[in-house]
Amino acid sequence: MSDFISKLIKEEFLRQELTINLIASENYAPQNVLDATGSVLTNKYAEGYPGKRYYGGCEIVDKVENYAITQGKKLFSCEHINVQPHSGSSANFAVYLSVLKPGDTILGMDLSCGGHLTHGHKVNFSGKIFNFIPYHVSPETEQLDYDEIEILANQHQPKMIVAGASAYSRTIDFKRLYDIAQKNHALLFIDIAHIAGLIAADIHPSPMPYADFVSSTTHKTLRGPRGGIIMSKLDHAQKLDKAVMPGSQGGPLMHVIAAKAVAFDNALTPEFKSYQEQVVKNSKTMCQEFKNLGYKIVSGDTDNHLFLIDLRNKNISGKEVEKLLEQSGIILNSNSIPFDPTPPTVTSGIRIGTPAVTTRGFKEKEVLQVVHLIDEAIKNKLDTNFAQKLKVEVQDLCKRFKIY
Ligand code: DSN
Repeated sequence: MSDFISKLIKEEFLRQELTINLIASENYAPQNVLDATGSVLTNKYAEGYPGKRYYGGCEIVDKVENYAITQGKKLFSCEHINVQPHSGSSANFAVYLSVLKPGDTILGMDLSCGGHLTHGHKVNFSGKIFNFIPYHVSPETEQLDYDEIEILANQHQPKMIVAGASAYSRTIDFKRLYDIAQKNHALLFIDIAHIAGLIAADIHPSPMPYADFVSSTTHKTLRGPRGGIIMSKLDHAQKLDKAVMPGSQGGPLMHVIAAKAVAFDNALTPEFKSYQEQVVKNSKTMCQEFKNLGYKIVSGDTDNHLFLIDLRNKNISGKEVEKLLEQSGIILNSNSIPFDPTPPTVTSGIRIGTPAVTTRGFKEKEVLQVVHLIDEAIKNKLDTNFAQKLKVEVQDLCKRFKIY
């Protein structure tokens, strides 16, 4: 390996070991996932699907992909799964491509309310190709406004309703969405990228009985390699597979597909269920302690692995808190809050997630300590030496809970 890159990988390894990661979409892949991702399977071209490839020499990668399919179906109790999408965005693109035409109407959650770029934002392919109608959270409860979704569905008669979020802390009512979709003859597409691990462990209800399509990434709560997957009803299987390859991708990343299979195996263990339970316990514990300290939580609570803090009563922006905490080694992201009066480069909020710290072994005691470190940093934002003092405490904590 080039000395330069090797040095940077070591530096990144140390950065990860010595900082507290509260980015809700990140995690630490276990060694068996890293091993599969770094394997010789990276060398193999295998365009097509098992048994129907456009290259010779695919007998072993066929077994790899078939195994990933079997384990993925077992994990999510789905009728069909495609394990080839390179990412969550590629997965979502393929879903739209499989059954929709440019210009078709889709209902999607507004990004500023917690949705995702690929759910219809105007700068994204989704918003450019399709006629997205955004739905929102209720300004009062800051929870999904299912009544609004129903009204919009009646009014616009969409071909599809897409739901799922990247910054939403409450349980999503898939049955209600299904009923709305059914009444309006719309397809239902649920993006579970954030909550896939919780669903796999039966901690969040599964959309599988209701949705036509379910997409996910594999590297967030699911703790696998970076990548995407799509589950669907059997009726849509053929169109979906065509939309992935040749519709939108070429050769699959066989090393990543192998790592997805390893991650599915990991997720089928009792330890994984306990891990997900602790993820949610840690999230609820942090959320309650922030409330005790006078912080305002968007929607008032959390049911899952993350929550958002509305910082307006603390007179500091999300971006300022992100930068302030980074100096001490606490890593999180600034995040818009619903109907945020500030631009996305500033934001009035932060997003806090517990999947990564839980993987390294933090339990209630440690996450409570983290809440107080954050609160102290915010209270002492004008003291330029404070960040360095805090950094010592952060590193002490990290050294007691090694990642690898
Ligand atoms: N970028 C991811 C997140 O942070 O939630 C969504 O894809």
